[in-house]
Amino acid sequence: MDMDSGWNRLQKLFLKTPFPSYYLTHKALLAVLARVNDLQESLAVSRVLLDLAYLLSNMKVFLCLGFLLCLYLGSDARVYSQCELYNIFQETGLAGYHGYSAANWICLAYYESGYNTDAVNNNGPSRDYGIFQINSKWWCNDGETAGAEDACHISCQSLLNDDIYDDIECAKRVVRDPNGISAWVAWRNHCRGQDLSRFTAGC
Ligand SMILES: [Ca+2]
Repeated sequence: MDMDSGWNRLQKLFLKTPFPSYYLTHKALLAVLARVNDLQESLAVSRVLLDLAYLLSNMKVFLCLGFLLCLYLGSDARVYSQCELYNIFQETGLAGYHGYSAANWICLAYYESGYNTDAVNNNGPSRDYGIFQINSKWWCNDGETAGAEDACHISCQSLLNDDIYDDIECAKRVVRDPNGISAWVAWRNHCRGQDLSRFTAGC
C-alpha cells in the first residue's frame, strides 16, 4: 500500500484551500503522518482511520465556530453614508413620515450620532443609543434606567448594531408623540428651518 503518495495528494488538497480550519487540519495530518512512520502498516492504517474520524469531527467544530464568528461580525456596528440612509429611509417610509423629509431625518442622525450605530451618550440618569440617539428613559430598555417606559418595546442594545430597521420603527414611534420630531434636541438646534439640501445631494 503506497501510503505516501495518497497522503501527499491529501496534503496538497488541504494546502490549496484557504479556510483556516483546513490549515489546522493539515498540521494535524502531518502529526498523524509522523506517527504512521513509526508503526507497522496495519496498526498505522487503523490509527489513521481513527485520527481521520477525529479530524472530521474537529472540522465540524471549526465550521460551527466560523459560522458563529460570521453571525457576530454580521451584527457589528457601522457608520452609514448619507445616501445609504437616504435609500433605507425611502424604502422604510421614514422619508416623509409625519411630514418630515429624508433630509430632516439624515440631518437629525448626523447631528445626533454622526451616522454611527454604536454611539452611546450617558446623560446620568438615562442614556441615548444608536444612530438616532434613542433615550432609555422613554423609548428603549437598557435594564439600568430607573422608571423607564420602554415605549418602543425594544432593547437599547439592539439600537447599536448595523441593522437600523428596528431603530427606524422606534423613531416612527417617537415622532408620533405630541412633540413630534422636536423630541430630538439636535434637530431643533441644527436642522429646523435650515436649508437641508446638502444632506441628500447626489443621492
Ligand atoms: Ca438595530
